[in-house]
Amino acid sequence: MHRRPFADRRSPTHATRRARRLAAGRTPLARLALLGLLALSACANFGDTGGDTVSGTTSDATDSAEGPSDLPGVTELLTSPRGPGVLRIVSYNIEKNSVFEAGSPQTPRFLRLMAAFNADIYALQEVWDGPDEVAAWFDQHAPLPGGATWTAVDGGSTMTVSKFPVKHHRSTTVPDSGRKVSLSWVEVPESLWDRPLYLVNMHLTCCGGELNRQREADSVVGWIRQARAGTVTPTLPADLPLVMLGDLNLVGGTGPLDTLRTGDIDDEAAWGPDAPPDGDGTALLDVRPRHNGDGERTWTWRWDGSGFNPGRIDCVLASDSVLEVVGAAALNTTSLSPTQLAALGLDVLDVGKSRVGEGWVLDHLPLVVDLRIKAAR
Ligand SMILES: [Ca+2]
Ligand SMILES: [Ca+2]
Repeated sequence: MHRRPFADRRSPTHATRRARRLAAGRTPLARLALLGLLALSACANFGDTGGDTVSGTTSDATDSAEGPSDLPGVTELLTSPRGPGVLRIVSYNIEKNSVFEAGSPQTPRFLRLMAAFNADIYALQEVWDGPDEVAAWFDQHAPLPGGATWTAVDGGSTMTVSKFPVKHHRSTTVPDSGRKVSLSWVEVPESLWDRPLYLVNMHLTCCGGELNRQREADSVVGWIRQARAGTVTPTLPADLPLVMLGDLNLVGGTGPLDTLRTGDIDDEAAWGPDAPPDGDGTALLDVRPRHNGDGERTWTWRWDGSGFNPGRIDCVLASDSVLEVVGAAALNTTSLSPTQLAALGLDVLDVGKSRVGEGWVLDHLPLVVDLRIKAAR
């Protein structure tokens, strides 16, 4: 979700080292802001207290019966040793480039989230900084062992940051929908998977732009259809894992999500025939991460007073012909117990967003998903 028009975004900012010290709470002003957040936490109530969504403008209808339901809670998921062959992806709309901005109270929160997730790939949205800057930021704050470096690739406000090299990347579909998207071929090491991953990181148009969102979803399905068929580069073999994720901004209906999952293109005159995106000619699995892995709720965005109800507007879709979901969660620190928070090294408001002078909101929750290649049958 982003409530300002695209053209109204601020220019990319360039956080300095001093700004990062500020953000880490090492100045009186920063400490004061953190104290204010702690006071807020006493009255904040963004846990599992209400229904998933209420009627109106939300994406309630996206809550189909799909998605694995017997996954571990997020504390177990993130504190247990990861099994062999498990690749971890996080999708997170960080809200207005907050993490990377000078003096942002979001920076220490994001660093704690990163430490808890220890993901292989971070698919971020609402990032204004460039890929070189973001990769350098990750190298500074979360250095990889053995002198390895993070790879960052962008598309509009999406930024995919990977421990593994990206062999092919582009930020437009063919034809171009007018909205950038990160289309990345990730070289997963053989020690983890026996094949690469194709990752589609999306931030569909916000708010009243339902027609735009549908066009953008149509264009992604059209791109995957061509890539599966080998008429564009790269060709995606049928057994190549595909994951589509991101902030779909589903406040006007579930059409774009349905299109991405099933391959049912709405405007076939413009984007070509329907084509299920999974390599076996079927739909993708809608993972539907639950709150903290084993909770009842699935909403991913909440901003009380915004005019939109809470809803499941961030999604993860996976090619379940070749991929198995072994863990998935929408992390909601506000409904974790103090014991769980301590085990994860997180604070209760770490998924909240606070920008200096703009008050406190929840905004998007981060989604984490653990995937492995299905055993051959
Ligand atoms: Ca169709
Ligand atoms: Ca499938």
